[in-house]
Amino acid sequence: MKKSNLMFAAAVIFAGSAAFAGEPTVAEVTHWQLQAVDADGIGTYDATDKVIVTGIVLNNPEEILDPTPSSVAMGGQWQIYIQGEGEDHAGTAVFMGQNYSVAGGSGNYTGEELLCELCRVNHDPNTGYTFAAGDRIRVTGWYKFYKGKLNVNEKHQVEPEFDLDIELVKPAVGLPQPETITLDMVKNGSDQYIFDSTRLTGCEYYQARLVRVDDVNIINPENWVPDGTVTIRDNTGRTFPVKLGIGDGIARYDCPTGQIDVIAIFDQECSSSPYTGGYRLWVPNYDGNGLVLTSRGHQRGNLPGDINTDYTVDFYDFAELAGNWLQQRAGLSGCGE
Ligand SMILES: [Ca+2]
Ligand SMILES: [Ca+2]
Ligand SMILES: [Ca+2]
Repeated sequence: MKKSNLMFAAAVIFAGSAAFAGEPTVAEVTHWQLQAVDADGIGTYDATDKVIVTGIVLNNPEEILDPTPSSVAMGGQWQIYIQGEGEDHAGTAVFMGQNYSVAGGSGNYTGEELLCELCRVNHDPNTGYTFAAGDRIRVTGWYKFYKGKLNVNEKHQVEPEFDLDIELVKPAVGLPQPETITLDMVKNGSDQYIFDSTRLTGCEYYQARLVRVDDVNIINPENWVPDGTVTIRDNTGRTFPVKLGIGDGIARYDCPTGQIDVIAIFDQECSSSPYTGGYRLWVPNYDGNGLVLTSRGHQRGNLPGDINTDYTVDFYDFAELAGNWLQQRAGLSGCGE
């Protein structure tokens, strides 16, 4: 090899090692530390490249976002909320998507690559256990500010060094008791969102946590549709948007009428700065009980095959089965084959 070629090879090796020289820094943080904001509602945490957070999973991801691979917009998407425990009065959304290039990311996952990634994050690497709402988990990942929250995610990069890693801490500890709030705690007398950058009051205090709002009614039931948004109103005239999930009960059951209670994840997606608005309640699924907008997760009846849970196994159940014949849920079906 000529001397000039040798020098070139050495330069390439040096550049390559420099690019990978710095291992990302990582620290275990509380949700409260991670979700700190400034007066404009912009996340301020930047002490490490990656973080480790522990909490209780509040939702099954496919009940709020569709993981099915697709070339449209962000394509298949996956998001869970995890809530801090004890003194850690905060919570964090954990997100993964397919077509990061639509949001300034490094590229897109193919459908097959997305399925592998979904299968990976849906299961505990040590036991193979499938994560579900009510589990205590530990998430290690990068993070990125998005519309008012600091999300743990892949920074919209498809390279493996940006992977999310999720481990089971304890299965089936149960959902946290939802914190009962009244709308005057999160809306002022002019029906505007209450934003407090100390996060000790107002909407920020409840962000990414499970809350309950009692004795409200839905004023626009015509908007009841999976992934739609309805509005609740209390007896003071304060209102709040409720984003409906894509859990199958939202399509199956009618919008509850009259005075109801709502159990939901308190969320924020504010489209522009300052990030002091855009709050909403997100209800992943509904079980048709008529009094509380939630899915209690423990149905009555105990009749195998009663798909629509009306305590009768008949043609309506069969029609639903036939209509969904051979469908597979991305990230849960076909893993490990
Ligand atoms: Ca916020
Ligand atoms: Ca990845
Ligand atoms: Ca039935």
